[in-house]
Amino acid sequence: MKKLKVGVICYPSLGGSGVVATELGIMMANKGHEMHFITSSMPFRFLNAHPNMQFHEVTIEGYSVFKYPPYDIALANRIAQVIESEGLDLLHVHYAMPHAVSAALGKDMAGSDIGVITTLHGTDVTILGYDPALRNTVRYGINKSTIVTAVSESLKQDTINLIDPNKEIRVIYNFIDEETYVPRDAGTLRSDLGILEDEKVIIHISNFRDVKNIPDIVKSFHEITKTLDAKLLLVGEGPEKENIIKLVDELNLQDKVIFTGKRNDMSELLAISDVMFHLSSKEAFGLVLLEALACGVPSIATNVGGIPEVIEDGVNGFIVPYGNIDAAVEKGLLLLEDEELYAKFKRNGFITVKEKFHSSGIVDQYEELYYEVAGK
Ligand code: GMT
Repeated sequence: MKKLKVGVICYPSLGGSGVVATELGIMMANKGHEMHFITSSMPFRFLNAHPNMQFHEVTIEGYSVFKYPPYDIALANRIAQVIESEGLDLLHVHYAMPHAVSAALGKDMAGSDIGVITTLHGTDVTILGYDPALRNTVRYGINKSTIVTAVSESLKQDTINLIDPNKEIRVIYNFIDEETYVPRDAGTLRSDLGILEDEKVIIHISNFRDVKNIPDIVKSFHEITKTLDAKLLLVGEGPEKENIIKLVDELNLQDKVIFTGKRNDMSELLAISDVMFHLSSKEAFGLVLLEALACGVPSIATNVGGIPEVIEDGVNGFIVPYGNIDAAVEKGLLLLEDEELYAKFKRNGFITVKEKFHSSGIVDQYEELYYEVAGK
């Protein structure tokens, strides 16, 4: 089969959608396809020495006449240029807003009829879909795409309910790089972070947005420390950080909660952790839950969005109702105190990663779509 030239549009900074877009790009490049990333900066983990990967930067001058720099238009312009200069066969757009709209515009500017695959990742639908100022634009971007995929059944259903698009939505799950996410020897990391030998470690990893509901994690942890010696690792940065620090102070947990900031050593941090807490109010998939399972860390997570498609209650973790701190504490203690149950969940987690979310199967599904859209 002919190798394809694919334009990839994604948010390049740390975040699940950018990670999935980049890993997929690397795996497609390894299969021989030419992957052209059209983004505002070089994506995290991008391999710029790979012969099949190219980065096309979207730049925008800060003209003083603009109150807001027109990034979406500049992106469309760059997409049009790259379609023409590279002779792209298709575009793969991650996130409907604004990327699917910029892709439609860029294609039109270039007078091109190449196909566009739009992958929905979550808040492009579950938050923006509620906003009357943006809902029509999200629907327009989706309807203008050739093929639309969602990262979970739950997100597919939310999209149908909220956006009512005229496109069929196919579900392709997320995946992880199995070479990065493996149980590791973390060296001295545990003691470097000030964790004592007999302490249990609870970890949460996110971008500290409101939807991640970190206050419930801190409150659950507070209750757990009344029974167990434990530390809470809060990994990441984001808008809610100040509020979380305040709550940690109020509960007098300063010595037990460790804010690590953004880190690149996720699998080492997971290696020193016993359980992940992920109590979000919205979550289309929860890539970190999959990363944790691959590193042998079970989760306590909420019954929202696509989470129950990753965490199977009583099999590789526990699902608790959103907002129910008592349930999170009870299940957390159960898992941390029952060694046999813990070992079973850990084993089951490895099976989930291998059988349901293995990268090779998922990359093949995307490759089939690429050929379908390119008509080759
Ligand atoms: O969760 C976030 O705030 C980041 C966002 C993103 O753009 O990366 O994550 C979304 O996409 C991820 C990759 O598909 C999913 O694993 C996350 O569940 C999804 N976030 C939400 O739905 C809140």
